[in-house]
Order: sequence, then structure tokens, then C-alpha cells
Amino acid sequence: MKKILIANRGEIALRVMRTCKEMGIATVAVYSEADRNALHVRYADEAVCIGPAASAQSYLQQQKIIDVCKQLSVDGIHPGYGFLSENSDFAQLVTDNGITFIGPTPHAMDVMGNKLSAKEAVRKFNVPMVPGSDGAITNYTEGRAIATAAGYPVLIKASAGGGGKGMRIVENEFEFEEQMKLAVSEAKSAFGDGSVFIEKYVAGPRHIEIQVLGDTHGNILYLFERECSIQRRHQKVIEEAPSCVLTPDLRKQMGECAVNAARAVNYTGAGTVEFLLDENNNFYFLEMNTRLQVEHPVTEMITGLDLVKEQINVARGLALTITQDDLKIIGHAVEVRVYAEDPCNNFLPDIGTLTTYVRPQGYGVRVDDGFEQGMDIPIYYDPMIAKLITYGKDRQEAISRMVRAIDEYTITGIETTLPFCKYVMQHEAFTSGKFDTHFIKNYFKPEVLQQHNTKESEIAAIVAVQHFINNKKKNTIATPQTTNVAKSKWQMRAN
Ligand code: MV4
Repeated sequence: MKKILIANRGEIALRVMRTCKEMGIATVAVYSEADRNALHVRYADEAVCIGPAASAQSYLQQQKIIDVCKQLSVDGIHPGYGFLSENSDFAQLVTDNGITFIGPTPHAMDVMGNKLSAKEAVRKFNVPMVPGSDGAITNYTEGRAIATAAGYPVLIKASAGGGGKGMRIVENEFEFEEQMKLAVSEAKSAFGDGSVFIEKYVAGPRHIEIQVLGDTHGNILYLFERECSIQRRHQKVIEEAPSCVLTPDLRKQMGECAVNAARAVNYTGAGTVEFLLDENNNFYFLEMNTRLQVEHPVTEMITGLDLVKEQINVARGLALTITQDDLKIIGHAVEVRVYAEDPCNNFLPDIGTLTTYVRPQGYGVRVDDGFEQGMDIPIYYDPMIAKLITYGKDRQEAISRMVRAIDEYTITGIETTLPFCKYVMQHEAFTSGKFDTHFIKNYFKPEVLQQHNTKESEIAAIVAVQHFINNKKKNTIATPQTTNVAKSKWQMRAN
């Protein structure tokens, strides 16, 4: 592979191109009309506009992307995450056109893309699963019997679902029929597939996922876990590696189960096996993601591996050069996702211009982003503007560094989730490690940020008055400019 097209935008497009550059591989960007001035377009060696702003008319245009590859003699495509990354038809189309798809086979994507077929495939490979139905349930009588055997409450999940869509909790047998009816009709309208299945409801679980890496020679490794329990509306907000609750023994067990799950589909490239972990440290397979994930940097930080480089080498047909025994966790990494959303206003997307955009710097800080000061946040795509990752020798150092980095990060013009992330970093439940997927529901309400702001504003006012009095005493005049600078700085912080 000498030239790779990145079928994506934003931070992940840049992330992939950086590794290509280090490997001496030329890069091609594709972009929509809304992304003309985007950083991924400027960073690439060549860039081609493939259509209007709407994703369906640009980043999802499979044939247009193939045409660009032909025109520019591209020999590999990296799909990033989202968009076409888990579309097996696209992976097949790429391959059929003699281009290397940097990702797993269409077969692996198809099996793992459906929850029921994924569970069926991995069940034979000794991967623990939540008690429930073995396949799709087709009638209420059968469903109720399975639910009773598993024990209420149960969840009815859509086989084609993802991100919590089409999931319904059933508290008792009397609700069963109504909830199943709703689940099936939701699944039909959302995914065009009404298949549903039953799982016992695991209360207060942690979301632990294992990074795996497979080559085309049958080697599969686990690159340890990421803890992603802090989510809202099934969207991850904070991730870290390693998890502070896994013992070396549990880590090995979960890692080996993840490798087994990957083996069920002869997995190649980078993938993630998701588990629920209950209060008694029982873990259960949820699903497998057949792409590079948003939160992959925390794994890179603790293993020292460049996951994109590994993906490219695997796609080239090279055998992995490391073994499981070579892999060690060194230090701790935390990632916060910076969304253009207002945490004080139900996390509603906040669009606008990045009037001020100053990134944090210094030892142990990594920022993966796709924006610059003065740019507009387009409404057409994901509202994530950046990922802020900190690394430390241990969890406490990574967290302290994160708080410092969030304080340095200066963004005005739009509201972001940064103040929310700082709140989490300083919360006792987070710092002590005693939290689960209900963290936000249990501990967050907008007022906690408002109070924080009021306090900072009060301190700012006191400092300003004292400064003014001191200046008067010294018989010097505080120039309007000095006053303005001090004020605007505090305003930014208070925002
Ligand atoms: C569960 C569960 C409890 N018990 N399954 C949510 C999205 C999908 N990936 C799976 N999800 C869950 N499945 C059983 N049997 C709780 C969740 C869940 C969740 C999982 C991971 C991270 C955050 C979550 C938030 C709410 C519910």
C-alpha cells in the first residue's frame, strides 16, 4: 500500500493520516461541501470533494469514493469509525475493485453486526453470556417462560439494534406482552427487522470492553480493557484504561474470552469485544464492534502501540510482530470527549463558531481534534469536536493531569461538555472508582455546574475588587485594557 484514502472526516481522518505519514504512505481525503476548509482536507496530500453537506450525499457515497480511488490510483481505504466503517457491502465493494479494505472481512462484520448471530457464533467459543433466550423469541408464551426462567426484571433487545435502541425493560410477567409488542414494533420501524431476544437485566453494571487485534495468519491478541461506564443516552463521555476494578486474573479471563469471541469469526485487524461486569465481578458478552473505536487512544497510551499502524500492517498481510507475553500495561490513561453540547441544557447540541480555541499542552497531554480557532461547527455531523487524553504513571496522576488540562483548554463561542468532564474528574465516586453505568443519572444535575460557576464568579469579583483597591493604594490607575483582559479571562472560565 502506497496511497490510502480516508473515507471519513474530522479528528479520526487526521488521526489516520498522521500514521500514514509516519509510514511513508500518501494520503487522500474526501470531503463534503461543508468541510471545504476542514483540517483533514488541508492535511492530506490530495483531497476530492464528493458531494453536498448531508452524509448520505457525500461520506456515505460508496461508488463516488471508489471512483476517487480509481482516479488517483489509491490502493487502500481506511474507513475510520461511523459512516461506512461497519458496512460489509462497502468492504466487499472495496475488495471487488482490487482495493485493500483496512478492517475485518465482510463475513466478520455481518456476523457481529447482528446481536443474535454474534451471540450464536461466540457461544460455541466459551464466552459467558447473560441468561436469557438462545435466539429470537417469536411468541408471548415462549417469551414469558424464558423470562420467568431467567428471573425478572428482563430486557427485551432488538437483534439489529445498537446503542440501546429498541431495548425495553420488563419488570414482571404481566407487563411482558405489552413490552414485547412495543419492542418488536420499534425494532421493525427503526431497523426493518423485528427480531428480539431476552436477557436478564443486570443491575448497576460496568461497561468494560477489550481491544483485540488479529492478523491474517491466525494470531489474535488482547490489548487489555477500557472502562467506558460513564455514558449518557448510550453515548460514551469518559473512558479510561486500565479499569480500576479488574484484577490481573480477571483481566486475563476477560482478555482470553475476547480472543475466543474474535476467533469465532477469524477476526482480522482491530476490534472491540464489549462486556457487562456485575457487582460480583461476573462478566457477560454484549457485542463486538468491528472497527477502530473513538476511545482507542487510551489503549495506545498504556500499551505503547499505534493501533492504526497495526491495522495497516495487518491489511498488508503482515504477521503481528508481538506476542501476548510482550504486552504490558504501563501507566494509566483517561479520555474525555469534548462535545459541542450544553451540559446545563440537557446536553443539547450547541452549534456556532469557535471564537476562541486554545488547546492544553504539556507532559502527558494528547489532543485529537479536527478544528481550529475561527472555524464553525457544522450541524450535519457528530457534535464531538475533540478528544482530550491524559496519561500518567497511575490513575491519580492521569486524573490530576486531566483536571489541569481541562482548565487550560479555552473554548468560547460554543458551550462544551468540558465543565461536565471536570465535575466528573473531581467527583468522589469517580476518583474512588466506585461507579457504574448509572453515574450520570445518580450524580449529575445541571445545578452542580451552575453552583460551580457562581463560586468562581464570586472569587473573580473579590480578586478584581482587591486588585482595584491595591492599584488605588499604590496611586496607580488601572488602565481600562488591564481591567478588560482580567474580566474576559474570568468570563471565559465562568462560561
Ligand atoms: C444490558 C444492561 C443490563 N442488562 N443488558 C445498553 C446498550 C447496549 N449496548 C447494551 N446496554 C445494556 N445492556 C443486560 N442484560 C444494561 C445496558 C446499559 C448500558 C450498557 C453499557 C453502558 C451503558 C449502559 C447504559 C444503560 C444500559
